[in-house]
Amino acid sequence: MKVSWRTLPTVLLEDEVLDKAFSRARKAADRVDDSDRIFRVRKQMSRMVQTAADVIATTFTDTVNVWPSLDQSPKFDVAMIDACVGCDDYRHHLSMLQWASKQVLNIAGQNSKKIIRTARTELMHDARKEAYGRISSIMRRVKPSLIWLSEARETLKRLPTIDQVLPCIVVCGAPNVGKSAFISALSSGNMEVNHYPFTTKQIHVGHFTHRRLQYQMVDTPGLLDRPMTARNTIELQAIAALEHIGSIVLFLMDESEACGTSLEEQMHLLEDVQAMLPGTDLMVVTSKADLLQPLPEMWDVVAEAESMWREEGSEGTPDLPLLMDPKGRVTMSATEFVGMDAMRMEIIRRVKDARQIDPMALPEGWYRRDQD
Ligand SMILES: Nc1nc2c(ncn2[C@@H]2O[C@H](COP(=O)(O)OP(=O)(O)O)[C@@H](O)[C@H]2O)c(=O)[nH]1
Ligand SMILES: [Mg+2]
Repeated sequence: MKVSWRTLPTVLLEDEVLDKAFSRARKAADRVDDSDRIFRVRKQMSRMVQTAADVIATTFTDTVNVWPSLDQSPKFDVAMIDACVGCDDYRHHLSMLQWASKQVLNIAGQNSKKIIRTARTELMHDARKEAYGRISSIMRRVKPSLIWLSEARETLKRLPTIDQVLPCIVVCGAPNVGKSAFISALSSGNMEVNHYPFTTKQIHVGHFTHRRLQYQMVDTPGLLDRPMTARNTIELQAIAALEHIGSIVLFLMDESEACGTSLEEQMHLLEDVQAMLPGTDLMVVTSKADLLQPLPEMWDVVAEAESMWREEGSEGTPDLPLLMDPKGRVTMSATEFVGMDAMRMEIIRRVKDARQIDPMALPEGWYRRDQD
């Protein structure tokens, strides 16, 4: 089952769970109809106890079941959970709910017996009250876990949702080099806006489709945009997580320095990123080609080839000439949309190469001809 953090239901807090349980219990008691007073009270009291416990146990086991199990989660998710909320805490608080659900059912079992075994109605009432007291004290013990889970849910639901099976292009570079503009220009639909908990900046996730395969692009603001020495362990973990999802990493360089970071600093950042993600194919791209002076030699040729291909319906895998800057680096302009289609083709080609190195990265059910 694929879980999206966004769709995790709200976690009810201690008071809300108790209110729900006790009000259902009251209604269950109200429905009891027996002309014999002793029978009636006995049924009422045992239904109250049983219903209250069932409601709580079900609420808790539902939560435990719907939250992803770490053992079965993809590495990227586990690394993100660890970076954002901590895997140990995650396990601990979910197991507290499991424990509480068992305890509450035990209490209901024990006190129901007391209710059934006596013929005195005041003892039945006492056993019911005692059960409620014990249940409430269990609830006090899970209170911190409920609060923790509720907060963790808020954090996790703002994370980008990335499909592990689909290729993912991680876009990095200094602030304002044009990462978001790039993703937006290549996206066929609207970009999703997400957040990492350790940055106030928005993360963008975009998609495009080529030959029925969907490609994801993800932004890295606040992550791969400043010197690594300035980072805490949480950020480092999140960066490491990117390695699990990145089929290819694009590093954008703004030669115009319009972004506000000098080229020298951008070079240092590039070295840092290379060191952080040693296992991934890194492609350095010059952004904002329209600001280069003079414009790249091939500007008109590339612009024309791309617009012709689009006019013909953007079909197939054309051999579009890449736009190059004077340093021999691939370049593009997201605002003028020149060099973008050529760039997209280059990305597709590189992703294909990267995916073939690792057969495990192919979606389930796919096979490779060269292994027959
Ligand atoms: N001239 C020009 N400006 C661009 C281009 N791409 C982005 N920008 C501008 O650069 C600024 C920062 O872009 P943004 O995508 O937010 O950068 P990010 O911080 O890396 O995501 C914005 O003002 C953009 O309009 C481009 O290709 N050409
Ligand atoms: Mg941005």
